Amino acid sequence: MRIRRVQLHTLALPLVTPFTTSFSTQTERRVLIIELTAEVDGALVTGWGECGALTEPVYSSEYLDGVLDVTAAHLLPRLAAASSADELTAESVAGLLGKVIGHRMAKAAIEMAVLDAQLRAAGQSFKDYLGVTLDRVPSGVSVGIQDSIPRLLDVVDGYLSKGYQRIKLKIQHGWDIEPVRAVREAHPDVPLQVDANAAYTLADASHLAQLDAFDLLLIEQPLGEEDMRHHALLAQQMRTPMCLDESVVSAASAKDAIEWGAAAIINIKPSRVGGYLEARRIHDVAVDLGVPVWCGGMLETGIGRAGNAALAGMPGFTITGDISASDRFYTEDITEPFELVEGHIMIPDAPGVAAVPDPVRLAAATVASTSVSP
Ligand code: NPG
Repeated sequence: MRIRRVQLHTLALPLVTPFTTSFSTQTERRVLIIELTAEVDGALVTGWGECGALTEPVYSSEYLDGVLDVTAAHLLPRLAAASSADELTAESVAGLLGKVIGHRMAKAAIEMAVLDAQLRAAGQSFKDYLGVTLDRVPSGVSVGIQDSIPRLLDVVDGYLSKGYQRIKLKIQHGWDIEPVRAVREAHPDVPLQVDANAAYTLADASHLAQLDAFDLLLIEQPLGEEDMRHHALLAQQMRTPMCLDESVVSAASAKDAIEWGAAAIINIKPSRVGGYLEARRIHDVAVDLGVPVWCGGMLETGIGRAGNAALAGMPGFTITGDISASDRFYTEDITEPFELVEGHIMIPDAPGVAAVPDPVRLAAATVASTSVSP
């Protein structure tokens, strides 16, 4: 394909309720959406990409303004030669951007937009492209840190009554053993897991081992992003299976994490790992090594949620993911909302990766737009 135009839209979407993790409290999602217009076999087609980066570098080193800068100044220009030669494909994007170190969320958004355009031009759904045969995936929900345990129990009850099939509790120092105990006592059989977003150190091992009493599916990223060795040591001191999120940034690091005993389960977020194609490679590595994976979420709009739902239909995704309904975070999504049906989210089967945004809702949510020439 040849890229004709790229627009970088910054959206501001209010959250239905504040979302508190060990790294921040968010009341609004500011998100970069890429609109890429390309020419494929003489016809114009639009591809959409969504970037996971937050406004601050508190989940990972990437952040929205940095993504905007690196995208316009360093990433898109590297696609120019392949684009003018009409040789650009989604499968070539990672290689063309390979000299730029890191910036995986920025790269993922570009690759997603190119892949979306490519599949739309071919009339192929992402689900078909991945070879997924399921029509729907079970839906889990991530529950932020609350002000009190009674409030937490109410929030969890609310989600369970909507049909969510798995609960993930955010934990941090001072909000870990007792809240988890309370939820487990109230719901002895609910699939339950915890996520610390790197809030602890190995010195907390015996404290964290108290979580072993609650029959958790997994503990996610208790230690720092670069503490792979400490995760392996902590895993030896707990029975709860160790799951990595932040530390796994590629198929190579997924293989290391598994082989070193740092991860028994992997959370795959396409944005964190540089895109859906690397996400698929992580899935394949994990399946080869007998490790289950699940699809994480980054408060995606319908654009990213559509792609995640298809990815989560791959066979290695045996643990319920953070793919909840649009109304978990947004009163009004920019696409047709994803709804919970019997605790599941439908996998889209229309051509492309993304769900297409409604132009009126997209415009209403947009706080800045820039046009970049490739
Ligand atoms: O369902 O989209 C969702 C949110 C799931 O908890 C969730 N995401 O640490 O996994 C996480 C957290 C997150 C959100 C991380 C936004 C980074 C950005």
